[in-house]
Amino acid sequence: MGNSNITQSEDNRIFQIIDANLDRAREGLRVLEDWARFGLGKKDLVIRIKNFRQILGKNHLEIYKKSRNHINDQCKGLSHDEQKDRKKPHKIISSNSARVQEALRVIEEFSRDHNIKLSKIASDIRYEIYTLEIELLNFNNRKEAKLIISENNLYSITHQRKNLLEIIEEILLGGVKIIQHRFKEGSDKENLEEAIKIQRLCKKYNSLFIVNDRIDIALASNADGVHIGQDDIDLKMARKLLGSSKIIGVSANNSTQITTAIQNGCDYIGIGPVFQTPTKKNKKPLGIEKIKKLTKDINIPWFAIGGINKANIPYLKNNGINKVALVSGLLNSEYPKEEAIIILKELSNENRS
Ligand code: TZP
Ligand code: MG
Repeated sequence: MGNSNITQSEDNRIFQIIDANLDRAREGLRVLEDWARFGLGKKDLVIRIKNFRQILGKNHLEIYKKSRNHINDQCKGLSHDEQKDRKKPHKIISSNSARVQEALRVIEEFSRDHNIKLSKIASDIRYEIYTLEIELLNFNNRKEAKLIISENNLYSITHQRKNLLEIIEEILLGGVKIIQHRFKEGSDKENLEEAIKIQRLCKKYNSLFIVNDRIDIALASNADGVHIGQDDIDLKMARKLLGSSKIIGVSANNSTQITTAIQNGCDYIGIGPVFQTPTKKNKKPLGIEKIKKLTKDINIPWFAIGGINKANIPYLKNNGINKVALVSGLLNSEYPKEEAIIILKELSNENRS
């Protein structure tokens, strides 16, 4: 306790504020810690948060605890409408991070005069919580995106064409949850504008938006991830540039490429062409037997690609291939929404014979 010049009754009011805010900060930290532990399985984050809780616990002095209820709290139980809206993990993380930051700020201010050590601790932890919040939210985005990739069997790839946004909206209305867009023409400025529009559309339908090749456009349009081929920026560099919040998919067509992609932490793989396809005329099809052999030990989601349409999906399914990526099969369909519904049904277990 420092060289305080405040009277005992003022002390009690201040100690009560510190007591309440130490509790508040530790409660908020516990929420973040449990999400890091059970929601994300991130041991390093759990250790960091636990450490903050313990430091605050050690500095929760008897004198603060004893001041509890010194003044009858007339504001107990007051809530705000915002609280009712706090259902999804990212909202819970944001609001609890804010709760911890606010509580620490109060402690920092009110302890400065009599307990400079605590004031400094509160200030240091508050700054760390700003970074921690971003880290927790980033892991959350990628985790949710990975879940969408693993739970959905139809992946739609689009490229520039007339009425693109209308077609993408039809595909989304049909229930497709993963869209990848490829830019082969146009200026960067035009392509970014288009990417932003597609990103918004995908967001409206709770679907993933993945950008082909272009890490800069993916970041600038706030896409959920990037898809890279063997001739693009390599996976390790892509991860460095994108950070941990985005998913990265890789096209890999032989066992070395597949093993390397998995070892380097890609989130899903595209393998093909399965069949001959006018979309990639120069690529020799791998064929179904080769694909079965290549994929038998893959332990992350993978999508077969190339020449796939509603007619050959039952054949793929009979061969154990359940996840597919289509370009022309959806994009060039006369009725993309209806086509998506039919294909999703074909891919679902409802159609298992
Ligand atoms: N990679 C391997 S085949 C292919 C890509 C991007 C094109 C697939 O297009 P389509 O129209 O679905 O056959
Ligand atoms: Mg590429």
